[in-house]
Amino acid sequence: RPIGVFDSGIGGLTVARAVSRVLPHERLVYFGDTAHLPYGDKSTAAIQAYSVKICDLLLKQQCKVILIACNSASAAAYELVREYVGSKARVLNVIDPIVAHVGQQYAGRTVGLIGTKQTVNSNVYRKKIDDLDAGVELRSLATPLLAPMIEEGFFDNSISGNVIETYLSNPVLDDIEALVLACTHYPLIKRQIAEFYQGRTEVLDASDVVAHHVRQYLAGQQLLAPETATPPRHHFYVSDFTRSFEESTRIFFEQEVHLE
Ligand code: DGN
Repeated sequence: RPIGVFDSGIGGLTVARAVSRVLPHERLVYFGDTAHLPYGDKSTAAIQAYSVKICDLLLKQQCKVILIACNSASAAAYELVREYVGSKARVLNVIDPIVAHVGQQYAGRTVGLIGTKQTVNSNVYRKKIDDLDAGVELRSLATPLLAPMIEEGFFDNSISGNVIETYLSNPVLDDIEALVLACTHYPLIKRQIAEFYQGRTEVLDASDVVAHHVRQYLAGQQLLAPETATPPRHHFYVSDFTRSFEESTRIFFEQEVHLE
């Protein structure tokens, strides 16, 4: 049975890519809700309604696990989706693995986080980190311009450098020891963010942490796919197809994939 992965669009392909790298024998069914993106500015109720519909589709595909690859949807809809899916599949999100990682590595220290308005305003990271009681001080900043900027191909250039510098110079993020990239798109600007900090601050790429968590989870549940000689055939679905989405898959998945 495949792993279902969903996101508001094609940005979640960064997470799918990391999962496929760490778990090369797992078949992925990806769904990008391109008709409704961006989730980052939507209401909680709207994101919950979209997420439940997507789960119906992934359950029809017999997914053993549904990974909510979108930070905004993980913040708004994880609990509801888990209840909705029940025993038909396990549901994972992109927030809990990062929270656990921060709790282990940064107890008693100050950590920054950037993401969409939905992710930051939901306060879900803060609540979960506070629940750990590890003395982590979380400083969050909504950086809504970054995702559309990356989608337009502005990364690794002077314009993206200026926008990144302006956001990261916000005093809210002063004196942080690590910065969590809490949005699907941000692995693409990790290099420029690291350049801004020049080694003073660790930049945590959530997609890697999440992919390792998925592997550990599947192994623990004895749900790992058997190793075969032929690579699995993934499927990539979208709710609205445009050629430009398909072209952008190259950025997020490191190779262009066919969208159905
Ligand atoms: N996928 C969204 C997230 O990780 O929060 C970012 C894209 C968006 O909806 N703006």
